[in-house]
Amino acid sequence: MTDKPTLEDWQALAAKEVKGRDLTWATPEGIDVKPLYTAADVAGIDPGLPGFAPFTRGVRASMYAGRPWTIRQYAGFSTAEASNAFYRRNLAAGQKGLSVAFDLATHRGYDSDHPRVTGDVGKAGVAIDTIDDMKILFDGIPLDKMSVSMTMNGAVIPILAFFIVAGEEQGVSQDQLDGTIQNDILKEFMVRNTYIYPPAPSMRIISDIIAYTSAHMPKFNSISISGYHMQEAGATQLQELAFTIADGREYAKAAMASGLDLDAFAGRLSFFFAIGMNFFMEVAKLRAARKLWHRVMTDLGAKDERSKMLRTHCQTSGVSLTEQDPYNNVIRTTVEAMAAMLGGTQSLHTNALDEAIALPTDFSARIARNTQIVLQEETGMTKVVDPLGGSYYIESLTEELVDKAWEIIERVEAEGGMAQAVAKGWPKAMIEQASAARAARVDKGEDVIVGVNKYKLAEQDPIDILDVDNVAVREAQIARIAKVKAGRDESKCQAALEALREGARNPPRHGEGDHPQDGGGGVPHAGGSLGESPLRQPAAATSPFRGGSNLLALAVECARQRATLGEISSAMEDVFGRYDTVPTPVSGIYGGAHQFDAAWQGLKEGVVSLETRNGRKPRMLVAKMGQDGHDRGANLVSSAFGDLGFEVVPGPLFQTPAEAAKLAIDRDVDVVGASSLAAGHKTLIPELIGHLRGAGRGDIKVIAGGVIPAQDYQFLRDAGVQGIFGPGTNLVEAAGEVLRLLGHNMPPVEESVE
Ligand code: MLC
Ligand code: 5AD
Repeated sequence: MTDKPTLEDWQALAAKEVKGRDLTWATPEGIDVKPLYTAADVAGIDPGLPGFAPFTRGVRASMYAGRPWTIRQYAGFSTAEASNAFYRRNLAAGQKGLSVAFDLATHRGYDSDHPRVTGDVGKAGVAIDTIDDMKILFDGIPLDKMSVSMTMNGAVIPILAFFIVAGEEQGVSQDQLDGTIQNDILKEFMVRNTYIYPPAPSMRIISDIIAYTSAHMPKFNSISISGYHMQEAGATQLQELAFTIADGREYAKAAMASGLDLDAFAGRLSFFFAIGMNFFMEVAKLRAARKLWHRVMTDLGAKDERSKMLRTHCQTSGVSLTEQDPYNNVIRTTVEAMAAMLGGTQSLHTNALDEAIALPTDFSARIARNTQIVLQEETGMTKVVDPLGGSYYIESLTEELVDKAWEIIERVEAEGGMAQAVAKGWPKAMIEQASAARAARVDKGEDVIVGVNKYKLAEQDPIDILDVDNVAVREAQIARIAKVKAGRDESKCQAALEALREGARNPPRHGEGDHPQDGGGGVPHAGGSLGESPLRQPAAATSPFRGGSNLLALAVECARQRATLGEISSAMEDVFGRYDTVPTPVSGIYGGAHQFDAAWQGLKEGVVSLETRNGRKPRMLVAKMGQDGHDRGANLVSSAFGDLGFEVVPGPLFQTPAEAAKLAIDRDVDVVGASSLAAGHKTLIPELIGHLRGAGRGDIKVIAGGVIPAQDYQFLRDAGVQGIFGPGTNLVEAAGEVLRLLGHNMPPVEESVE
């Protein structure tokens, strides 16, 4: 008979088993995860009960035992007809809510006939130009019964106006509309890049929407405050958590500053997080998010407990999925879906296995959807509320994330709030540093990705993918735009657009008017930068619709009069202008992680010898063409090649092929790296090569990187592309190939991966 073992006994035994090796795991969040958690780690921690403040264990008392989360698959491609048919098939097969993905032309406020969007129409989502498209999108789907999320931030005013009028023309009044609009512009300026207007008018738009929906659409979630895209851009889970809660706080303050009562709108603020592969960290992150939001809203003075509940959608992580050995993605997505569920999400999208290559097919969408259905209906996992509650590890990790995130949130507050922080750029820089550090760990094999840097397949057969014929979609859209314009009362339409322009021009004046239909709402337009954001305007004491003009109310009238999305966007652009930025890559992180690596040193010497031979450093333009704002890959490439000694020209976002060619020639680069993540590559890259050749600079080499299916490689090579780098490319290997392309004889670098 021995005494009960103590923690010291365990430590001694474990140390003996592993011969003294340190088993602590230093996570990218800066958390030292221990190999064992015990009751000592949760002393003093009381997570409370589900359904009660601070909601750590869930916002509903019965959670999934009462009603499972909403299976809400994000989808959209090609035309409204094709997407509507896809939605109906999915709903018949067990999906519960809709989530619309729009194409990038729509996101950026351009009609499909605009010359800047030739490569983008119908590609990454569905093309919506007019109210007629929106009606077709929901044909046969009753908008009073189906909750619809729309991921829209840039062109949020025309899209929400079309949705409202589509409901109206289906016989559904706006107070019955159930759903969510993403409407989260701060993270667009930080990571997602589908903004249209400068920051200050963009913030006014958000407040106008919150004002309008809280007055007229009580079942509609006015915003989906999104961390998802931060994690996709490389943020740690801690950064995602802290910046998202800080964004939420900023929006709540903005709406209050526009005169709204916090409890009148706060219950319809919703959230959106990514769920990646660090399983327990993700579970703890959702629990921590709820606790933090309760604290923030209490601080801001919310009285109603429903105002303090963090309700969230989650999506499994796109960036965790691979082109290589893609069936592994089903396993990854299942693990991530379980973390979302155990974290207590309200709604979930599970990614399809072809994520890293193309949009889902019917086949891959079925597997993705069934992942959730199997969890809900076969496993019994929904029967118990917060089943991980009380786990020493989970409770301790939840508290640690709360404390660490709170430090960041307080720093944001001390520096004037999230709009100021975004204007200064430090959150984005932090995320890019985390992204470069992660890429270095993966390329060095320290973070394992099965099929990419370990257990690689010698050969892989291409899988069937969805290919959208954007030329045909564009032609069909152009025909419908013409039909809609021909059938409208032109003078009424122009009058509605002029009223909107006028509303944009005249900042709301507090204290006049009291109804959005009379004009009204929003915060004063305070210039072009986030630094002078409207958040610093004094709060008005009364109704949201005092004075000025509610942009959404005015746009609803434009939609009724058949104005197009491009026309509604331009009316506001005439006043607000269009916002542009040039990326600023971080330096030293990727190179620093490789400094003792022989292959890296060899590459650096290669760069120096090219420099000696040519009398200047090798020069590369990293080009982003079309409306594809996904810049994580481009930033990484700029950063790593800069660290190697290249002179990198980080191209502005949203260039046309002609503009990218001109920049390449003006800066006399040796090579253009075209980064494409939104399926425009078959249109845009050949056009770029055409412009270079047309200007007599066919000698400038063009390489392509990003989400490019193997099926398209030959097409691109035939068009003159000299190197193609798919998702999961090892940057050290890629740099070796680029140097060889530039005429330097490099030894093979394959050994460097091991
Ligand atoms: C839920 N309910 C319950 C219950 N559980 N009632 C009793 N007992 C229970 N156990 C009730 C709720 O209170 C609610 O009613 C109703 O059921 C619906 O439940 P919900 O929990 O509110 O779910 P849902 O309607 O699905 O709303 C989830 C949400 C919402 C609040 C998170 O904002 C949402 O659907 N978001 C989706 C966002 C999205 O799809 N984003 C895609 C981004 S993709 P009531 O009456 O209280 O409302 C992207 C990628 C890219 O961004 O970059 O392009
Ligand atoms: N259909 C389905 N999923 C999409 N995603 C983006 N666009 C679509 C679409 N049209 C998903 C991918 C991506 C994330 C931002 O959203 O998973 O990583």
